Amino acid sequence: MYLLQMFNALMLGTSLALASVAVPSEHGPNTCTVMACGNPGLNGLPGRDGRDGIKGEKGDSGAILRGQQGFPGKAGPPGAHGAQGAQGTPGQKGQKGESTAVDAVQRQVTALERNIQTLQADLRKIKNVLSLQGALRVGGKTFVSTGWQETFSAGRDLCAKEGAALASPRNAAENTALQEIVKKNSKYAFLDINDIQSEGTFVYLNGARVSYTNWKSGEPNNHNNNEDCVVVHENALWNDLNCEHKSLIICEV
Ligand SMILES: [Ca+2]
Ligand SMILES: [Ca+2]
Repeated sequence: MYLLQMFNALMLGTSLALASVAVPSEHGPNTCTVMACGNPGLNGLPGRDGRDGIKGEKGDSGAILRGQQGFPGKAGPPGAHGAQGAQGTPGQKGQKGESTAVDAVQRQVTALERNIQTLQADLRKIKNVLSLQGALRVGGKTFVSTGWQETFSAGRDLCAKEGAALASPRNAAENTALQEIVKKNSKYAFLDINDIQSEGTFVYLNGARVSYTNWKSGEPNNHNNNEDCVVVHENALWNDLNCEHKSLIICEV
C-alpha cells in the first residue's frame, strides 16, 4: 500500500509537471498554458488507491549458505568433587564355584574307585571258584574246560556264546596249561586252529597264520584228505583231525 501511494504521488507530480508545459489547445493557438495564464491553484486531493497488480512468478528459493564450523572452545575448569557416599552393607556370600565342581568330580571318582575295588574282589572270588573247576591262568589268559565234547563249529559257538573263544595256545606255557586240562579230563581237546580255507596252511580264528605249533611227528597228515582241524593230546602234541569229530571244548578268556 505504501508503494501504491508513492506511485500515485509520483503520477500526480508528473501530471502537474506536464500541465506546466505549454500544450496546444484544442480550441486554438491562443490558448495559454495554465501556469502562464492564471494564478496557481490549490493542490487537489490525493487519488484513490489503484487496484492490486498481477501476482508475480514465484522466485527461486535462495540457497542457504552455512559457514564452516569453528574451533572448539577451551576446556572449562574442572567441577567440584561430589561428596563421597557412605559405604554400603556387604552382600550375601555367594556359592562356591570351581571348588564345588571339583568336589563333585572327586566324589564321583571315589565312588568309581569303590566300585572297582568291589568288582576286583568279586573277580578274585570267581577265579578261585574256576580254579576249583580246573580253570588255569597263564599270563593274562585263563583256560576253562566246558567238560563237553562238541564238533569244532559247535565248540566255537559254545565259547563265543559266553563271550570267550575256543582255546588257541600262542606259546609253550599256554600249550602246557591246555595239556594239564586235557590230562585231567582224559580227552583230547580242539584248538581254534584249522586249514579249512587252504590245505596245509593253518590259521587262527582271525585268519592269521599260526605263530606257534607243537605237532606230533608225522602230523599234520590230512588223513583221508579230510583233516582240517587240530586237537592237543595228553602229551601236549598236536594232530590234525576231522572237524566233525567231537572233542573236548576248552574256552579261553
Ligand atoms: Ca587239512
Ligand atoms: Ca592227522
